[in-house]
Order: sequence, then structure tokens, then C-alpha cells
Amino acid sequence: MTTTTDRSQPPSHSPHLLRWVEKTAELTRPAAIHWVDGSEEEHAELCSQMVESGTFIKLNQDLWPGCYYARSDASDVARVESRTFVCSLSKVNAGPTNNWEDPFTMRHKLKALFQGSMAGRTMYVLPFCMGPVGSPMAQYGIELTDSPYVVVNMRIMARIGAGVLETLRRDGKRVVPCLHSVGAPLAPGQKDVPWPCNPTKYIVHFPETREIWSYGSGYGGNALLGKKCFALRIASNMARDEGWLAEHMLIVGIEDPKGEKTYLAAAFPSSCGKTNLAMLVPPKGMEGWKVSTVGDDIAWIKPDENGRLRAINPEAGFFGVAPGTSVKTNPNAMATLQRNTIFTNVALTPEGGVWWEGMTEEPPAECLDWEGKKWTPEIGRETGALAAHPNSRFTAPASQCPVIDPDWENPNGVPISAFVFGGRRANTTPLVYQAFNWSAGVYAGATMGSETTAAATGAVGRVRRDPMAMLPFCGYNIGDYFRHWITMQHSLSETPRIFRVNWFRKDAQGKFLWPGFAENLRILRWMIDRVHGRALGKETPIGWMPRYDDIEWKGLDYPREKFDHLQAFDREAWHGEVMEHEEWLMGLRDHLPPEIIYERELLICRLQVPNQPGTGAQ
Ligand code: TSX
Ligand code: MN
Repeated sequence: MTTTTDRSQPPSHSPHLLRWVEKTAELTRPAAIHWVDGSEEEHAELCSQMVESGTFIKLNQDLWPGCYYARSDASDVARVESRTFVCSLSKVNAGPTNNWEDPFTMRHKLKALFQGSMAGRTMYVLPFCMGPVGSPMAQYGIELTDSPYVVVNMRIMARIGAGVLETLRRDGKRVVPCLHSVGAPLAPGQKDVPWPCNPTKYIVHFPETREIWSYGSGYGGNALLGKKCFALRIASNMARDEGWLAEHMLIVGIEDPKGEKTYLAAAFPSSCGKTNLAMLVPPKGMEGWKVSTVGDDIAWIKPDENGRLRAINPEAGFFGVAPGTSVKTNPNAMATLQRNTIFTNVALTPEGGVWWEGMTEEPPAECLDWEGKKWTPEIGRETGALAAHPNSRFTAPASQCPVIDPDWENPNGVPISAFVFGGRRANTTPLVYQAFNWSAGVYAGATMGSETTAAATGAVGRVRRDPMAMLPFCGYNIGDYFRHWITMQHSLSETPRIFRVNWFRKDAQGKFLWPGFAENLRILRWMIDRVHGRALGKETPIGWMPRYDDIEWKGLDYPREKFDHLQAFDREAWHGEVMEHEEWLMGLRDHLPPEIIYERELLICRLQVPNQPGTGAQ
């Protein structure tokens, strides 16, 4: 039986929504309006339409069932932080880390840009829910977009369509309006390009009115507005106002052989392997341990009625960086992306498959690179050209992850016992330490830093401060954000323990001291033992550290002396470190909460060289 659905007719009876859709259509002048229902047949129609227009290439369905391939415009390959704005009424509320423009001025600019911007295209009305539909922690949005690519990606990354609209009508929750245009209107008869976009880009948030306007880009976080724009920048504003946390964190469950389960939430800046940690495979010697994934990117965390933090993953899929993902580094991600996955800016093999750097040891003899040009290993060697763009992505349903947590869609979330803050540091920062208490932990998060890799812009190897990995995602003044973290303690009966980790410390020869990956579970195990009051450690000026014998070494031959290097606390280096902390924190001026200042003073005091009798040392 086939039923034809007229998706040009509104299924919603909300006069408010209808008026907004109408008004937007008057402004942007689309050729048609399509109400997204989220059905299988609608998805199939959109995909074949995109194959027709050249946006999508259907992959070899024997190898990659349900999978599609897209190449973006070469100028539209990543989030553009320089074009991302937080337009609060007052500039002070956006703070020193966000671009700001007066909201009235910005609205004026945007209206001019959106004027006729959807001409010749279809405007999709895309209702979406961040979090399990009906969950008390879920939030709702409606994205009006002229990009079918956005619709099919959002179908994986969020809960979308008729069911969402239905729940909205029942529950009457507030909706975040999200307006998106690729900014490439078509004149009558004008032929479309595979990846329409505009060199002028604006990704704009209005925190007070909870609105998102995005213009000119079709890529990732610029265009899939439920993700970074809503679930982090707008949600961080909601969270501050309502007493919860919207964080750039993975959520992972760890079950010991006795069946005791502990959930951790962890924040890492980019290129630290967040998705790999979220899907960790236990190492040799730790059989019987189970790791399960709740989320790999964003966590919404709220105190329950007993004052314990519970977290949901607001997303329904993974928008993961492809390069470096392999059966060795992340077999669970590889299993997840075998079907129903959208690949963007990776390489295309002659048999209709995909490839990226690091996927296999042997590159394919020949393929088409992310720009559609012929690529061979020889060409790569001679010209340095990469087959896949370093920021190429897979969009894959979380439900397909072999280790997805049984409670990943629990409307009440999962209990969080510890926070982990990470970074990529070649020196100074030990593999792991535990902060003394909540405010020391918030200080550790606030002063997180990571060395830039080739993938990021700017000089390689420089430390960039990225507090709680939220620098580009906090939708208000970052100093107020630290204050909010400090204040959260008051609504908790039990604070989660806070840890700092660094998988990337190097020896004098520049070699990684720690094998990382699966072996990281040994470190997580110590954290869990600390959480449950079972493990010892030793006090150092920066926090509690495990001793060699506090770690489970079964199955790994890791020498005691090497561990000492890995955990070495270098007083001199930490002096330099706190000086850098000061430079970074002083930029936040009067918005910095006193606790952060005092924590820094305490740390400086603990770093003093002790008076050693007889040596005269100061
Ligand atoms: O994801 C990583 N993790 C976390 C895994 C759960 N990566 C990849 C980072 C790029 C996104 C890592 N790279 C990790 C890590 O823990 N550690 C390293 C550094 C490293 C790289 C290669 C080796 C060892 C360490 N190779 C050998 O020891 C043979
Ligand atoms: Mn992220």
C-alpha cells in the first residue's frame, strides 16, 4: 500500500507556528514549503532527490547499505568561529570569549540577508527534539531550512518529525525557533550546484529570546542547529537560568565484573579522542569489565530530587571526525557507521565505498579525494594531498552502536559520579590527578588547556586554554559560567568527584609515555575506586594522584619508572603553568568568581619550595 502525503500542508494547528512559518516564507520567498514528518518514505524521497541534484552519491549498497556520500564546497568545511555571534542585549553578557553585535543591528542585517534567500528552493519545516521525546529534560526546536542535507542529517542527530510535533501539542513546551539558509537563491531556470552555500556566513544566537539564525553555510555545527547552537550555546543559557548544566561532554558507563555500574562525564577539547573514549574497548587483562556509551559529545546534566546529578545525551547520533577512526582505534564506531550513515568530505573508492586517512593500514590503490580529484598513495606522498579532509565526518545513528548503553534513552538520564577534564599536553600535566574538592575541580576545568594539532588552525604545539572544552560553545559570559559551576554545589547532596587527565604526555625523545586507548580503562578504574572510596592515592600540590600500586596492571607490562615519569609533578613547570592561568583568568576581570581566584592563590601557596633546613633553599 502506498499513501501519498501532501507535505506542503501544515499538520500543526499552532497558530503561532503557522504565523512564523508564513512570515519566514514571506521574507525568504521559497518555491515550496515542506513539513517534515520524519518518515522512511520521506527520507528515501529526499535522498533520491539529492542524488539527482548531485549533493549525494549513493554508496555501493552491498558494502554500505543505506549509506550516502557528500562533498561540501571547498570553502565550507568546518564551523566558523569568527562568524559565530552571541547577540545578548548587553555585550557584557556575551563576555570576552564570544563575538557580539547589538541584537537590533544584527536582526536588521540578518533580515536583509534572508530577504529572498530561499528563492527557487524548498523550505523545510523541521520539528526536532533534543533528548528522548517526552523526557522532562528534553528541549524542542523547529528548524526552518532550505537544505535537504540538513534534514537528513538532523534525522540521524535528533528526534524529528510528526511525533515531535504531536508531543509538543500535548506537552505545550517552549520551542526554540531556528532559521537556516544556505544563502544561495536560485533564479528561474538556474541550475543548482551540489553544495550551495554563500561566502558570507553568520551563525547567530539571541540568548534572551532563545533564537538561532544561521546563514551561508551548510556544514555541521553551522547548519545542524540542534547540535552546538541549541544543545550548547542556547541550552547553556537555559541551564544557567534553571540550575542545570549544558556541557560539551561525553557520557560513558563502566560496569565492573561484579555488575556495579558507574557513569562518568568527560570534557575534552578537539582532537583528544572523545568519541574513542566514549566507546572504549576494555584492554587485555580487564576481561569482565564493560564499557557502554550514552553520548560522545554533549551532556545535559541536572540535579534530581535527591540532589544527585543525572545526565541525558540530547543527541540521537554521532557526528564524528572520520580520519583516524579505524577498527584498531575505535571498533565500535566502525561497527556503528557500517549502515544508514552519511559520509561528508571523506574519499570515495572505485567500488563505491569510502576511505579516510587512518581507516586502514593500506590506502586504496586509487580513489577520488574529498574534492572529487583523483588521489593515489603516490600523489599523496608527492604533493602532501590528503584523500579525506581532516574535518571529514560520519553521521551515524547512536542506536547502531554495539555498546550503546541500555539506559541511553532513559527519560530521567543516568547518574553521574565523576567529571573528567582532559587535554593534550606534551609535558607538565600528569596522566591523572583528582582535584581536592568541588571548587578545586572547577578551577581545574576552568584552566584546561590543549596543544594545537595540525587539524586546528594556528601554530602547532601552542597551549590554547579551552575551559571545560566550552570556549566556542558557552553562550554567555565565561566568568559567569564558572560562577554557575561553583554555585551548582549548593543544589547537590553529593558532589561528583573531579579528575584531570592527559593521555598525551611525552618523554624527552618526544615519544608518548602512555599507550592510551583501551589502556585508559585502568585509569578510569582508579577514578571509580576513588569515587566509591576504595582506592588510595597520594596528596600532591595539585591534587590526589594514584601510586603505581593503586593501578590495575594485569595484562599490561608497564614499568614502575615509566609511570613515575608519567605522573611526575614538576614544581618549576607548574609555576609557569599558574602564571599562564593568571594571564588567561585576568582577562575575565570582575566576572571571575572569588573561588577561582582563591583556588589559584592556594595552588600558588602549595607550589612554594619548602624551607629545607640546612640547605638555605627558599
Ligand atoms: O583517542 C585517543 N585516545 C583516547 C582513546 C580512548 N587517541 C587518538 C587521538 C586523536 C584523536 C590517542 N592518541 C590516545 C588516546 O588515549 N593516546 C594517543 C597517543 C598515542 C598514539 C599512538 C600510540 C600511543 C599513544 N601508539 C603506540 O603506543 C604503539
Ligand atoms: Mn564536540
